Amino acid sequence: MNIGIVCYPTHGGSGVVATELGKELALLGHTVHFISYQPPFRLELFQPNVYYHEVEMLGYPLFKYPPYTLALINKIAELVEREKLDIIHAHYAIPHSFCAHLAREVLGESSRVKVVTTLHGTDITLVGSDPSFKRITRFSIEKSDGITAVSHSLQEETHQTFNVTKTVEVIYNFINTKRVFRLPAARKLIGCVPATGRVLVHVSNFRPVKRVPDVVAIFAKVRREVDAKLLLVGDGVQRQAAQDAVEQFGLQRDVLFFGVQDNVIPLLSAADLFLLPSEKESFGLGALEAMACSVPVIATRTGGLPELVAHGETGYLAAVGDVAALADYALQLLSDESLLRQMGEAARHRAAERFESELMVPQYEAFYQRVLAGGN
Ligand code: GMT
Repeated sequence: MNIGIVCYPTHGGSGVVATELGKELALLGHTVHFISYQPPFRLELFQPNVYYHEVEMLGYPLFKYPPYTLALINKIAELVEREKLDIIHAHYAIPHSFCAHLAREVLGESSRVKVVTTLHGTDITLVGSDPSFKRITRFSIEKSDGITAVSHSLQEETHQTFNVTKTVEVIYNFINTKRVFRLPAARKLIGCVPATGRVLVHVSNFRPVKRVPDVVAIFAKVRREVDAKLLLVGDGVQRQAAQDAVEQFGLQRDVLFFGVQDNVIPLLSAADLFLLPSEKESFGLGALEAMACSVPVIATRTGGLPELVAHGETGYLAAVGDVAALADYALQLLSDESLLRQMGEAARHRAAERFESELMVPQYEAFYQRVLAGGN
């Protein structure tokens, strides 16, 4: 198949899933065209069957806000025609799915290209449900030839929020555990993480939905009982709030801010626990990456997280905002070496058994085939 993938190129989970999917599809012999405003950060452009097309923008003094979406529509239409795309796979409803539909409109009746949309989470829960985007999000869902969501929770929320009649197929986030695993001697590799003591890690884009100050508050409780460091990986609007919380708890020596990192595997490999106390989380790709590195996850019981984390087996879940319970679970694990190791192994096992790329990528392939056959 000739597949166009439209995605965000930056460090969000939707862009990572889109890129990893494209790379796996190319390995299976499909031709994959990535379309974005810069190369997706996980994309190596030397792989056979993979192409990248940059959306170029005309700068013009009249444009107060550069009309990226219009240039994207134009680029998608151009590529459908020139590269004879069979499928446009839009990751994230806004603006990618909407732009794919408009590109098809521009091409007219003769275009037989199919539009598949993957809903990733905030495109439904935060952005798409906002009155400023709700109509075009519903339009994008209704007009898609196929829709997937990354968890049953998101599937349900899509039906509830948009009252759509269309079938929303669940295809989970995935990980290639042959490539992602716990690196030996990771602490030595990183250098600034001490060889002894416990290490907790949080990776996100530091948006309010991630509740980064809760991460610090959980760590503060843990630190009162055990020698530990907290690695904060990522950046975003809650960076300052996290810094303030660190100062308020007097944890300056024990919390390390790493900023945005392209490769988080060495940091995850240095960790004993992964913290994800999100307000909402449609799946939690960062937690899956941690699990593949044999790191148990302490997270909130929200969105798709209960589908990922098996409570009491691969980590623990507690209510959103229940810092005390989340910290108690963390302490319970950190004070029992054999339970910690057992849960780490169970976490990796669950990642490989249920969320392996070899399981999910064929589901996307089969889904495309059904859409092309007009059967979805
Ligand atoms: O919240 C993020 O980390 C980024 C965001 C995105 O759209 O890039 O992630 C969403 O999509 C990921 C991939 O499908 C999911 O694993 C995340 O759970 C989801 N984030 C939220 O729902 C908050």
